[in-house]
Amino acid sequence: MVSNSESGRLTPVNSRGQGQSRRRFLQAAGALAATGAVPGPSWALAQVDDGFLELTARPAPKRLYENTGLPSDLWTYNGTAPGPEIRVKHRERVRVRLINELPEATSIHWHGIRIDNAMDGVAGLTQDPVPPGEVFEYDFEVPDAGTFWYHAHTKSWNQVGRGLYGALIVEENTPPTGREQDLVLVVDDWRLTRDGRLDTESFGSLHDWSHGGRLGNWLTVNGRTNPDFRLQAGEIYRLRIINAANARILAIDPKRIGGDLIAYDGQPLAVPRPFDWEVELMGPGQRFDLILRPEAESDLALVELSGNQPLTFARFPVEQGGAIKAPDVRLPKPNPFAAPDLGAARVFELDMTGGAMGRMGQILHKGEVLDRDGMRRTGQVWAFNGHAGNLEAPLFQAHLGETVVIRTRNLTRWPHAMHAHGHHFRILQDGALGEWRDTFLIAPEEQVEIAFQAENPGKWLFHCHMLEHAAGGMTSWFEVLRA
Ligand SMILES: [Cu+2]
Repeated sequence: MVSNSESGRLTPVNSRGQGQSRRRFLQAAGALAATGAVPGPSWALAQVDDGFLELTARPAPKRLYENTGLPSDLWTYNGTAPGPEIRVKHRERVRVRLINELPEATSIHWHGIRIDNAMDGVAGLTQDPVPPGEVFEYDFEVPDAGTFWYHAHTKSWNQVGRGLYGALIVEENTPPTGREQDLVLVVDDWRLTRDGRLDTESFGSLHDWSHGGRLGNWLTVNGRTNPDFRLQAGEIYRLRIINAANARILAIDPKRIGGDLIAYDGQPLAVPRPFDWEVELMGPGQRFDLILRPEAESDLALVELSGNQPLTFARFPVEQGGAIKAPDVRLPKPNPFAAPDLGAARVFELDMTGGAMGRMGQILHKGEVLDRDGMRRTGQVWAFNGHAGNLEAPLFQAHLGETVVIRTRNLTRWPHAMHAHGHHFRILQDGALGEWRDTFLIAPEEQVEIAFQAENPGKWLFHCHMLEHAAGGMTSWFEVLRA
């Protein structure tokens, strides 16, 4: 078992003391730095004659810790983690044939896509899980341009934690940068054992479920440790950062990267804002799009601050470039959304309870009030409005076109990252509506209100995207009725 997982330090697997481990981490990073930014496998390579991309979910070995380390037993799409980058033009169709060669059932969720409900990939709510040896076809249009991702949505805490995810990029018709300057960074923290392999024994640990989720001790970008992305001075780059970790809130040091934030969770901001807050927090599942205009001599890096020491996890060496590009980039336009009508909104309350060190309150699960043994037996340790993992009944029903406000109160001792399916929403602050997003962070004792217009019929999950919390009770859904 690894140490310090609870405190969130990205402690290297070596246990010979922090200084030693730190040096070893840096050495490992140095050894990999020369590999450069090799683009990952792409949609075009895996597309078959009928226009479908075949994604085969299957186990595959991959080295995570140092290039001489022992290979880990990952679960992958087409043998890689992240899986192939799916990149389409705005309003194109995505056609994916999922072939399940895993030892258990699976399904794929298309995170952030305002999708047809039947294609949302939530096993047990919008489709049956796809058993081993079976096939399921996903076929949907992408209504919004932006940075999205896909991941397993059956036992996600296990399947995403083993590597079943990838980027889903929907290109604007007139993107702000060239294809070469459009860099996708899928970030994940893995929990490795002392011999550098994925720790598979600890999946399902009740300790993780009742605390901060499964936190890893090894950070990768596109499956690689501290990779280099070579930039040219004078060029304009777009970084698409995707937090694919099970539970880690990435704390990024903006001083080391800078630039302008142009989109949250795939949705362009009305006005870009400088990436310069003291620390930029990014919940699991979230995406940031950053525009960088590197200058020669700059030393850009992505640095993570949630551990006990700053940790560089991607570097951007800047080479002398050609002519300086004009400062005005053609920024993506906001996607069309139905505006929430706050005057006519219906307000729904959601109280989060449970977890370690908090007020447990009463937890009802499948009609049973759980005592401590019941919690241990079922793994249900969190609740929304007193119910754990309630798939039997919706949190609420709304009619198409109705404005919904969800007032979430975090009565636990832990932060959470709440995610809505099928819809994006705006955070309400002092009566004003914030930017569009699909996931929000909520601190202990905090209350957050979100508003959106119910615009997509069907059954939509509303859950914590810390995947152990979702599995441990923090899962609910709402229904949008047609009439
Ligand atoms: Cu949570």
